Amino acid sequence: TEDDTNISEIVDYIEENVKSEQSSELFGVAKDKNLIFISLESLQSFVINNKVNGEEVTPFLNNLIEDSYYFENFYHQTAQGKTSDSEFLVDNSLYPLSGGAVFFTHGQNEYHAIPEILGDKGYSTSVFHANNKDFWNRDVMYTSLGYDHFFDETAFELTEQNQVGWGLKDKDFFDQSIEHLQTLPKPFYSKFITLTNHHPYVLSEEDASIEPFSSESETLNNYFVTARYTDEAIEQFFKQLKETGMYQESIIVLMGDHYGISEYENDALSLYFDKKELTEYESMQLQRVPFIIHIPGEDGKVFSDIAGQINVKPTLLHLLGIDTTDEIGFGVDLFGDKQKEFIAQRDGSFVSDEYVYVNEQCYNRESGERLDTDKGSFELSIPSSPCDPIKEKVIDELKYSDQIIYGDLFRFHTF
Ligand code: GP9
Ligand code: MN
Repeated sequence: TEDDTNISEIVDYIEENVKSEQSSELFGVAKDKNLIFISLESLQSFVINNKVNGEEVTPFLNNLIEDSYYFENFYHQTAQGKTSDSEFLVDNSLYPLSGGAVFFTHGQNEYHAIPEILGDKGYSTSVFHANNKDFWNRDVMYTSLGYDHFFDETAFELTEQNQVGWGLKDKDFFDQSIEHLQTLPKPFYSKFITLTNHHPYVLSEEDASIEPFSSESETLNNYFVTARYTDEAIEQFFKQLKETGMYQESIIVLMGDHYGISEYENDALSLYFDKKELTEYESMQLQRVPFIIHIPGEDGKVFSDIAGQINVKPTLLHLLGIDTTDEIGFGVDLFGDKQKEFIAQRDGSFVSDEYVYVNEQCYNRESGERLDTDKGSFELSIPSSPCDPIKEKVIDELKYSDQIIYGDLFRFHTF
């Protein structure tokens, strides 16, 4: 059928353009360990190793990075589906859609996601998130992705004191999760989705350990305060993982889901960064989110190559010693010898080793200098930019990913 042809064309593209022959030296270092994945609500990389009012914003994470693998040029790749898009990217190594949320529009597709793959290897799989189970259509999509269990809002005890903003405070969330986690068959893959560092970043004074920033943006001012709160919640979670003995038998992965400070706060942000104004080049650089892989007993290392959420699936599966030769996705193992040429945003923007392409402008990635011929100017020659060849590849790759989703093409494929 036509759909069959489509999937083989996509498989060929991936074989030629994405896959690498060699598996990394770290293949299997975490074989049979639990995988604890923490999705950090709205946490951007700019708070890492940074200060507000002379105080570190995320002292625990800053410390953790010292003995973890830390990817300092890791970008979120989400669109309108926000947290759910980041979940989709991580579990599938496919791109989210350019409009709407794939969790809603294609929640009943056939997938071959991390929970299904790990489930087949004997893992129990679960998500912990203290919100309504149908928010982002999670209950439906989690079944399609192969999760065994969703510890949603009903799995937690909610009181007037332990809620703020969107719901259960992160410290109470992790504290109550520990008991559930101990009941799970091992090894387990469990995803934890934090909530307190979510717009509009509210926190009561007794929970706030640092003073807000001072600018015209209440959003940015309070962002630092809730980010610190989440940092402390994670510190407490690590402590409890150690106390219960689960720490040693697990690897712990932490990732920011998407930006928390939008371009509306640019004036306040430029004040924070002590800059006159933020350019669109800088806005793209602000799309970096922390990605931290903590393997107890392993030394830390900072990775500077460009990376993104599309790469999480192959990276984690390889650490767990799972072969991905037959997977259909667009990411690579971040510890492998072959890295992606570009990290694509859903709107066709991208970052490559040399360039940042945003809003149809090409910039030198290192200097931020603009490289295009002026679009509006009168030129006899055809305007061109050094970003053009990569731009075409980005369009192709996004198209292939969309075809898989729109055509529900994994129905025609045996993994
Ligand atoms: C809601 C939480 C936040 O359950 O994941 O969603 P977001 O608005 O960030 O997508
Ligand atoms: Mn989110």
